[in-house]
Amino acid sequence: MGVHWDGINSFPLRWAAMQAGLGIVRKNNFFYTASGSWVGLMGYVTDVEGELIHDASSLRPCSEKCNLCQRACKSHALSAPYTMNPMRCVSFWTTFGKGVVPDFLDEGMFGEWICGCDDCQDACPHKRRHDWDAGEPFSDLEEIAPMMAPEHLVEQPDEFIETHIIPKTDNHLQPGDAHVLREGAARAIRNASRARNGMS
Ligand code: B12
Ligand code: SF4
Ligand code: SF4
Repeated sequence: MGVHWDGINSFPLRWAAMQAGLGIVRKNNFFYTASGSWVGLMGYVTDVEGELIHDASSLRPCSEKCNLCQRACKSHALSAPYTMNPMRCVSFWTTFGKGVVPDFLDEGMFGEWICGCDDCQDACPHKRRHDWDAGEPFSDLEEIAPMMAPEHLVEQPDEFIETHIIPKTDNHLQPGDAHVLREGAARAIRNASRARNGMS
C-alpha cells in the first residue's frame, strides 16, 4: 500500500530523493534531475517491497570553482556550499515572513521578487527552465497575468488577490495576506527604479 503523506513538510524530501537515487543535490541545496531543479518533490510512505535503482551517474556534479549561485544571492542566505540561512532568505520573508524586511537585511536585497525568490536557481548553468508552452494551461493564470504585473498588483483589492492569487501560492500565503503582495509589488517597483538608476 502507498500513502501520500501530508505531514511531509517535516521531512527533508531533497535528501530522501537523493538517497532514492533520483538525482543529486547541488551547492545551492537544490535537488536536480536531468531536467534541472524545477522539479516538485512529493513523498509517499509505502510498505510495498521495492528495488532500489540508484543511477544519477549521468549528472555531473558542480564544478569545484563555481559559486554563481552564492554570488547571485543578494541577501547572503547562501553563505557556503550546501548551506543556507532561511532567516536571510528572500523567499522566506516574502511568504511566511509576511513581507517584512528585517533590520539585518535591506529592501534592495529583495530585488523585484514579490512572492518567493529563484535567483540561486536562475544563476545556475545546470538550470532547465520549464517549457511554459507544454502541457495544460494552469487555471486562469493567462487571464490574470496582466493584473499581476507590479504596477497593477499594487492597486488590486483584497477580494481579487484572495480569490485569484493567494490560492496559487501553494499555502505560502493565506487569506488576509493581500497586503503582503501589494507591499511586495510596491517594493519591486522601487527596486526596479533603483536598478534603472544604477543604485542597486
Ligand atoms: C522549509 C522549506 C523552505 C524554507 C527553508 C528552506 C531551506 N532551504 O531549508 C523556505 C520558506 C525559505 C523555503 C523556500 C524555498 N523553497 Co522550500 N521547502 C522547505 C521544505 C518544506 C523543508 C526543507 C528542509 O527540510 N530544510 C532543512 C534542510 C536541512 O534540509 P534540505 O533543505 O532538504 O536539504 C539540506 C540537506 O538535505 C543537505 N544535503 C542534501 N543533500 C546533500 C548532499 C551533500 C553532499 C551535502 C553536503 C548536503 C546535502 O543540504 C541541504 C541544504 O542545507 C521543503 C519540502 C520538504 N519537505 O523537503 C521545501 C522545498 C525544499 N522547497 C522548494 C522550493 C522550490 C523552494 C523555493 C525555490 C520556492 C521559491 N520559488 O521561492 C524557495 C528556495 C529557498 C532556498 N534557497 O532554499 C522545493 C525544492 C525543489 C528542489 N528541486 O530542490 C522543496 C523540496 C518543496 C517541494 N516539495 O518540491 N523552503
Ligand atoms: S531563494 Fe533567493 S534569497 Fe533565498 S537563498 Fe536563493 S537567492 Fe538567496
Ligand atoms: S551555480 Fe554553480 S555552484 Fe551553484 S549549484 Fe549551480 S553549478 Fe553548483
